[in-house]
Amino acid sequence: MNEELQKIESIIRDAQSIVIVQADNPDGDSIGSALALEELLHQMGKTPHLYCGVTIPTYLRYLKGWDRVESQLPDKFDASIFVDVSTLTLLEKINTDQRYKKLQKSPCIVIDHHGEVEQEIDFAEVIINDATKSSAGEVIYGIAKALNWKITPDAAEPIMTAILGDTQGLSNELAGPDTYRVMAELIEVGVDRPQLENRRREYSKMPEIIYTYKADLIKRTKFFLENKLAIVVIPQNEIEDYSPLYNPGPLIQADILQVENVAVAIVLKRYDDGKTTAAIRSNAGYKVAGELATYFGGGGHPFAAGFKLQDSIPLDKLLSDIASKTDALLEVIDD
Ligand SMILES: [Mn+2]
Repeated sequence: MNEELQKIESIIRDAQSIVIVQADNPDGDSIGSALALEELLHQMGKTPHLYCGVTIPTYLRYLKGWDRVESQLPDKFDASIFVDVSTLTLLEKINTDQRYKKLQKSPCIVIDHHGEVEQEIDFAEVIINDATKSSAGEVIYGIAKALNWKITPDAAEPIMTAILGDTQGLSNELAGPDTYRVMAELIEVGVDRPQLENRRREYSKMPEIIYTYKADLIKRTKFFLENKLAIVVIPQNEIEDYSPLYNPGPLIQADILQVENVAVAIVLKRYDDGKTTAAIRSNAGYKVAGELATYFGGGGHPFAAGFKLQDSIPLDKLLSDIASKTDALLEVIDD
């Protein structure tokens, strides 16, 4: 057994109460990983707690146990496990928690798959950050096998959710041969994938008013750069009216990316106080999302990223800045 695995084993052995931490951008992988670990620790007779600084989005609530995730660190814990994150940049909320100092002094394990990051979690005793794996869920599966933890159906289902989340249903380049092998083993353990998929779809359903609103967003989509760039602007009153029912980004962005010639799709939310947030998605072959976001002070992955502007900037100016930067980045790819 390698040194990291030994450390994980001993930290868990010596702790009774363990808090599992997700970053400020929970997704299928982070919550699936957290719920799987919760079950695995439970099986060992431990007392796991789930923490995430932000509310779990509705589209993830088909997972049993999402409502056990707390937005504050528990009173008592002996160790922590961070899942699907290894940068402090995505952990702003926990900074303000009064028990964060204690957490920093307690044994800490990091389980991730993002590879090299800035601002690593410097107080962690063990960091497993395996970029050859599809998801943190797949990393956890490997650790569980290596340490002979029993993978129950209740652990297997969230691991499958984690894998399917990050691989977009095994459709992107993150899904390698090992990922398919793990999927097969999870089905052997007893996960009912069709049933899991049905539950997911049920929770992704939209009210009729959102369906109609989607038509507005489609009509308002602005195209730039011979349709290589598409932007939808959402003002504050619509954020207030519709966001609680359905997040406008996922509502429209995948469809925009299916329009001929579109390489980059952006949803801009404009607030009355001048603040702007941007969700950027780009199509396969156009890995510019991360760089574009970084240019505007944000960050993210090559195909999914975002930024936030505090200062108010006229919309026309912002749109033309985005268009010219996108043009420059796409130019480099064309060469
Ligand atoms: Mn992930």
